[in-house]
Amino acid sequence: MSTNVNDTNVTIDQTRSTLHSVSMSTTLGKVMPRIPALMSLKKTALVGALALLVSACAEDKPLNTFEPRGPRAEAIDKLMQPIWVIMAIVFVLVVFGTIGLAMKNRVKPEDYDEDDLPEQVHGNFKLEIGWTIAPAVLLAAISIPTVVGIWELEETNSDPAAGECRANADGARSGELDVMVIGQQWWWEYRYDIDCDGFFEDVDGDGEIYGPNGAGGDLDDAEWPLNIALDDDDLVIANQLVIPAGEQIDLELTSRDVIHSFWIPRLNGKRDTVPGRIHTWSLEADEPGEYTGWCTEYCGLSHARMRMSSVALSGEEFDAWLDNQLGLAEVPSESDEEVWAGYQLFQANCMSCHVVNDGNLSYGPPVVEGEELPDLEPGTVKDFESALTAGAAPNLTHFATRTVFAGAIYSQYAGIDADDDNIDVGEYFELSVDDGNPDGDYRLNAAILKRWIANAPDQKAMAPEDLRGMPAFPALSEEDLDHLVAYLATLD
Ligand code: HEC
Ligand SMILES: [Cu+2]
Repeated sequence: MSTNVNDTNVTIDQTRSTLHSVSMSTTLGKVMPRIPALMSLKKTALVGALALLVSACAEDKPLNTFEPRGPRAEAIDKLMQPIWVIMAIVFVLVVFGTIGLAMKNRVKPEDYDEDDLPEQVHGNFKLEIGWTIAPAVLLAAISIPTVVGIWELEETNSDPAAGECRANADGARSGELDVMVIGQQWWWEYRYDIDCDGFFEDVDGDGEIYGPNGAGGDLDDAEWPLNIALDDDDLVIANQLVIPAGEQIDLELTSRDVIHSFWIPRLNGKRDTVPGRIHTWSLEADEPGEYTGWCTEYCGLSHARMRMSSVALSGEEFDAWLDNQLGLAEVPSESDEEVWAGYQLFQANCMSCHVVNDGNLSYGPPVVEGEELPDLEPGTVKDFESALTAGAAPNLTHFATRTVFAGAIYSQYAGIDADDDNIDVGEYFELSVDDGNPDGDYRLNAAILKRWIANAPDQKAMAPEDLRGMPAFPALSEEDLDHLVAYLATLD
């Protein structure tokens, strides 16, 4: 469980920072009058220094690299600690040395004589050699642990396809878990290699990979495995990466459109996701909890709204989660009128982009950029690569089990702030899995969800007309939206 900033802490910290800045301002007050040129800057400098100081006092912030919650992030933090010390020493020497020397050697106004030039010196061999060699030695020294650290961070588990993997289709869970991360404008897709065949290639081992419409291809020709349609044996989810705590999860990162960067600061550093390439990376969380992150490579319109969420569950919770995710979505019964109406609306309006795997999927004709979306039979899934957002829309099969949606910018549940760290993730998650959407704090955030479905581009800058993002649905009535939300809430 993530520990948290509580109110008392904040108060103490603020008091501390105020005290700090008071003493700092008095020091500045003594120094500054002696530097007349800086006098006018005094206030600005003070405000700036204060702002920096106060911002540094934030504790337990979800994007804080210096509060590692897993071995990888810890390694980075440990590497940084001594470097901070070295940097601080260099900073103090250089800055205060310069200021000190300037003040010491300053000509006093009463001594000032226009013709009295200071002694002219040209070069100082010893000093120059010294300040060339010293930084070089320093950087060389720092580079050793840095390079070793980079190598260590590159290390992944042994090839999961060669041995056992964490989650086998037959229910055996032994080796490590392998997840493919696909960045796209402006959300994340996660594919779990459940049958341990190395992702989505050659699912049944006959040398063919299956594309949309059942089109096969030679495995050797597969430059990268993105054009392969969803395989029922594996798991595709979106926006929330669920992992077991205390285990190293290997990731293979790529992108469908532009370069993004995957970053969950409390678990590991950043790694770019580049179209056409696969980068490896890994995550490990010491404890169960929610760890948030942000896309850190500018990727267009809604880059700022491309967040990520990773939830670490205890081993048992994770197994239960996985079993649930591997199940099909239920087709609602006609007697449940509202849900049934929502299901019908979903089939008609949403299935052209979104997948809800209820066991009745078939692939429709490829969609061509710039052309009208084809009318599809209910239950037909469009070919993945040509679906929207340069490839696809989030898989919604178990939508209601996620705690966040839309690039993790919204919380799914009323009364829960997606930015709030202080939630019992296990409980939160269990409730969403076991009971659907119970009353109380864990109610489905219907208002936000309705607003999203009615007009997603209004919530998050997108360009659906250019196949980037989700279109608005002005034709849907308030009642339609209620029905759609009622249906989505059953996808647990
Ligand atoms: C033209 C393709 C397209 C259609 C049609 C479409 N969507 Fe979407 N939808 C998207 C894309 C793309 C996203 C991801 C947007 C983002 O977060 O940046 C999305 C996101 C969502 C999400 C959030 C999912 C998550 O896990 O983050 C929900 C819920 C959703 N859509 C519901 C619907 C419903 C309901 C309909 C039918 C009324 C619908 N969508 C129709 C493309 C589409
Ligand atoms: Cu991005």
